Amino acid sequence: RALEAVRAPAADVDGFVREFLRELNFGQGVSLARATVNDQYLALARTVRHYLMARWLEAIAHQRREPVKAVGYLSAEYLLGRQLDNALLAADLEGVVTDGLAQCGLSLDTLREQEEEPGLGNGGLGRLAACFIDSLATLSVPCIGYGIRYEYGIFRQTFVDGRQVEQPDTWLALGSPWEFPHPESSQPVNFAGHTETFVDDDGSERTRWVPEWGVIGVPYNYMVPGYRNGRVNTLRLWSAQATKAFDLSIFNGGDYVDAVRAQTFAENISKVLYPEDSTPQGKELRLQQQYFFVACSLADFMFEVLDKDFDLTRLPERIVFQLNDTHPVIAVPEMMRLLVDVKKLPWDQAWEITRQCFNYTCHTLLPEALEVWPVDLLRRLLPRHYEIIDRINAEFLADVRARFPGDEMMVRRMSIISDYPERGVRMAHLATVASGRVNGVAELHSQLLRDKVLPDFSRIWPEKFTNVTNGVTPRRFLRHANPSLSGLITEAIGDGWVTDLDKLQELEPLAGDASFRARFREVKRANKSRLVNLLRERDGYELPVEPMLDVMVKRLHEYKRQSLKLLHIVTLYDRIASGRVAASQIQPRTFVFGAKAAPGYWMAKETIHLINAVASTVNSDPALEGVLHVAFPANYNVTLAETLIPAADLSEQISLAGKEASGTGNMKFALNGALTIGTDDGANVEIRRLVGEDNFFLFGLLEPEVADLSAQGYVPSSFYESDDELKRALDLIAAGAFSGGNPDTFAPVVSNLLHEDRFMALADYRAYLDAQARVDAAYADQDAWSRSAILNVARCGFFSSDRSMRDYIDRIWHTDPVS
Ligand code: 26W
Repeated sequence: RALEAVRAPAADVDGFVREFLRELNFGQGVSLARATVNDQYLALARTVRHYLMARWLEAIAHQRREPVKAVGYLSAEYLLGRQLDNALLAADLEGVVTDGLAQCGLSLDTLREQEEEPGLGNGGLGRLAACFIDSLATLSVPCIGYGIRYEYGIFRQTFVDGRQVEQPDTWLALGSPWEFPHPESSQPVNFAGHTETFVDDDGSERTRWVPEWGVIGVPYNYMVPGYRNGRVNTLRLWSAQATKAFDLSIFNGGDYVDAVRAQTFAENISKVLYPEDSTPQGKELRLQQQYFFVACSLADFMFEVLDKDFDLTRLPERIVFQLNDTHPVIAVPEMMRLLVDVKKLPWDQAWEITRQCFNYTCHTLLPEALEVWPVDLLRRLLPRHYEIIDRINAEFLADVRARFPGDEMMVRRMSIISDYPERGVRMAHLATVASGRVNGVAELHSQLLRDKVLPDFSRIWPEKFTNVTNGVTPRRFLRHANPSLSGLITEAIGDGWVTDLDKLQELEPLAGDASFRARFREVKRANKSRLVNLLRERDGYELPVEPMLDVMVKRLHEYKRQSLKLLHIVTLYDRIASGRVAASQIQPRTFVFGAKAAPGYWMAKETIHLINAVASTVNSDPALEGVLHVAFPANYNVTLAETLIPAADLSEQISLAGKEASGTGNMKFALNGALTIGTDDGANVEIRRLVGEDNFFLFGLLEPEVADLSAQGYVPSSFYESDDELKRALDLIAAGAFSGGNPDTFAPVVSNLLHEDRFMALADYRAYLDAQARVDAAYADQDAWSRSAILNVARCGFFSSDRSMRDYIDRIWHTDPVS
């Protein structure tokens, strides 16, 4: 026991300094005098880790010792954001570290800037996974997050002449102090080859997979600290390595160079995050990634975390796997393979266990975002899994036929394997058939999931479908990102809100208190000034602090309608430029965009170019100085969000109704006291209901109206013809007003809006401009605006990811916290 005891360094300034210098000298191998900022940062990160280590080791030991049920969160993406401040916050070390570093002549502000954020996700889905594991640790619920350690995360976005140019994200280049590699716990993963039947010792006929090649998955562990509760969970990310056997066969053939090449080939699997976040490209490497991490994760939990001889019929008592969208769904046939082929359980019993172990969350409504793997590809890469899927499907369809005799159309619609346009495996169908529960991520989304995406399934299994509205972690997105507002809140109601966000309700009476409102405005102003400074240093923008700050940050996608936002800005510009409105009559605004486009999404990239073009025209017009400004800082990421969101007055959530599954940025803004201008979409619906319709600017078509308009045949040009300002705005872009007079530059964007406009931006234009006029009028009364903003904060406690996690626990997982 004594030998085992890990003791944390003393949590006082002396204890910290001693440990920090030890890390600098013995860990980094430098003296304080010679240390670079990177040395200092790495030593600091390792020092902070030491304070969390004892709890972590205890949590891991407990997992193996006690028969408690854990959550296995399976996600191809974790958009973690920087780790240092999160760890300092969880361990309550910020004061000690600030003082200790000062004694060494160093500043925490400088060192935290040295950290490259792990951007191992694209957007909402990956960030949600990061919020969820934070909340589970804070709720003391055992959870292992499983995913992929991409060597390159989401690309670094740069602009060249206003166009997006992608650079590799080399987040590991300067060292990665937050990870712990465990090569001794590696897992082999096989691919391709064929299957064969054979007669087993007991005389039964069985199938075995004879794979053609394989790789090794090396786990890297990351701490997931709960907020000041002594709990530290684990995030386990897998990195692909070549197998020795693989190289040896080639080495034996004498071709050294080929052997080394083979190594690179294997290691490609975890090389790079796919940057598409809605249209799957059916790429073989993507399927390899999915199977790779899922195979490693299941084997890790079933044979390493649990004993090798654990009675697997009791597996559902120890684990519940959550499928974060369809990306990890190949886990279903993999578990069947492990149970049937490896552990020799009868098929029916294995299926019973599997069905109890999985649940599926869908994160989209766009049909093109639903993954369908071509049968040829899946069969070549994972022949045994294809056979298993085929049998699952056959048994499922037999059930359907028994319940709905003669309805072959229904059978076709529901089949896991589709025939058209090519033979493909519909991963959402497989997930639904195999899961105990299927959930959407906001009320409206869950309803549309039932009625439109999986209608047949919700008819035969209504009890399978449920909703869990998304949430965001208040630790990172309020307590850490907005220290000024956090301080004000804590002064008013104490600090219990950090782990019990419903407590924010206690702020409600203060919305009526003029002095509190004034302090709230001071906080907002200080946050704006912090942002203005950051954008000056980071991107060279010169922005005024006074104007309303109007922010639209999210992936660039047509359904999210950045182009609608642009039409608003162009209209304001045109009103002044044409002399219809005097600049002095306009409510001054600074517009901020942040958005990455998938590198292959051409229209999205053209839209980025247009945003930059409008920004440079507006920003260089002296008549607009102090009135309209547009900033588009490159490479929007979690770190930038942490400064941007607390500064915002207005949050733009303007997707076409029925397209945004939930949104989580919308929650972060409201929680930080921005008012929302938004459509009746995703979680906007719930935000509006909770904050009150007077404190939310609603506009636009409702989802059923969108469906009607589509059915009638939507003609965007009719809106162009009948709205003079809309016509002028589009004509201005088409005439080259933002492209040095060149009408060709943005012709495709204009033509797309005029003739396609899949997401009905033109139909919602007038309603949007009217709503913006209401925003201007409301903002003119600063006192009333701050009242609304405070009410937004006070009423957004529901959107804590702690609440989301409690909902998953109550409705889906049925796990208990540990003491
Ligand atoms: C390339 C295939 C693909 C398809 C879908 C990649 C990634 C996706 C994701 C499901 C897209 C995504 O991030 N969805 C977002 O999930 C958030 C968390 O639930 C929601 O808040 C967003 O509304 C939803 O767009």
